[in-house]
Amino acid sequence: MLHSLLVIDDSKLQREHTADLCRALGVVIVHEAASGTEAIERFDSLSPRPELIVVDLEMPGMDGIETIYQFMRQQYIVPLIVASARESALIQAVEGAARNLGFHVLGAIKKPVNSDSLQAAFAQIKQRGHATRVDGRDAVHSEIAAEQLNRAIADQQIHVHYQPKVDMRTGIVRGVEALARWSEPELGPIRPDRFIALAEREGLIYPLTLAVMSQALAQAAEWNARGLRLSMAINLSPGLFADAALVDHVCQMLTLAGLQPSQIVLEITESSVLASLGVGLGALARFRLKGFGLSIDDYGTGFASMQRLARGPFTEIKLDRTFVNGAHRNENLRVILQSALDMGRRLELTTVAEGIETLEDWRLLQNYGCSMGQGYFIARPMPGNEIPQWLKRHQRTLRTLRSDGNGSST
Ligand code: G
Ligand code: G
Ligand code: MN
Repeated sequence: MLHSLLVIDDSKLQREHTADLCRALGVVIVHEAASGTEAIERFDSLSPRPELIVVDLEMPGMDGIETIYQFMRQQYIVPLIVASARESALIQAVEGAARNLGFHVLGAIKKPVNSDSLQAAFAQIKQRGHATRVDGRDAVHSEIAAEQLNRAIADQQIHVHYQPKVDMRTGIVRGVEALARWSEPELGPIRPDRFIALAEREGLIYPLTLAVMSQALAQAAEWNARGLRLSMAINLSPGLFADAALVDHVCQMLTLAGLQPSQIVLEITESSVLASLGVGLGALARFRLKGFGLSIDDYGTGFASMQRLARGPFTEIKLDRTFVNGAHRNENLRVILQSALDMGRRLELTTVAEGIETLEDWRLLQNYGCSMGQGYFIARPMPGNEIPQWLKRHQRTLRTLRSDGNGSST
């Protein structure tokens, strides 16, 4: 039986109702949180650790969707039940998004929650035996100190992997995205979701980004010299824009590497675009003036309206993988994708679908006219020295990838 769970709901009445039902079903400890923020803040200290989370969707401040994202960012991967009074199509879309983020979603329950629907969801846990699996990496979560990351940057333990971005009509590679990797000698590989957030919190994001950038620029220059011209995408955190010297600094590094700004795409997450429409907008505009490409990363997760984004100096939007992955079998995702692509086209932005994992999703996005694709279906992120070999293999799959290709040989 379930030992411990957490109910997140802003309504005291609803929360206590759900908690009572859970206890009646035999759950020993029911933790309660009145908001996503509270849940995230207290999660580490909850004892015993919740084996399951019941999360409400509509909450003031951080809503249920954002709460789920935050749980992922913190690597709190716990089975979920999504509860909401909203229409079932919306609940299902959230359920799909949470699944894509790696959560085991036991059920999506329409409120008011009743005993039968809870019981049915609990039964899923027993069936799949997922009950107590809290993400294993979580154990080391608190052990990584800022000082460790600081030293890792100085000791050049941060290296970069590259993931291809390809033209969806032809399958031809246009560029790569640089993704930071940290392999800690004792702890092993640490995921960027964790150390990027740590760097952002601890004032280390500037040196970390420079470390990534100098490697990525050197790599691009090396490929250029061999006649392989690939655009290089680099992720920028919002916190970087606080430093007025950022633009000049990046330009200096570019000059040193002998590269043109037009070969570089800076990816900025949608939520940080919103936050930076104030202070960061000047920096973004300067980057654009100098000829850098500017991409809105994770589009669709930050609740930005296209109109607001259109005011920014962007050249590209990247549709978040939670909308892309599995779209061929989810009508709701397809509607979202089509409207985002449609608006992207009207704003004359390059549209990139990230997280394409299957041929079905590749074909779907291709038929929707998405300009570029990225994802495990094409290639996983890999060390720079593996890219030339991979390119050779990739050449041979172009026929299948092409929009008029049907996989058969002619
Ligand atoms: O493979 P992936 O796990 O690499 O990356 C996880 C997240 O970390 C992605 O959202 C990616 O944007 C982010 N990320 C990876 N490298 C960097 C980086 O150098 N800077 C910033 N700000 N984010 C990065
Ligand atoms: O910066 P951004 O969030 O766009 O970073 C891309 C992230 O997505 C990286 O963590 C990368 O490893 C990951 N990624 C790339 N392709 C796929 C994919 O096909 N499926 C999944 N689940 N993740 C992917
Ligand atoms: Mn990115």
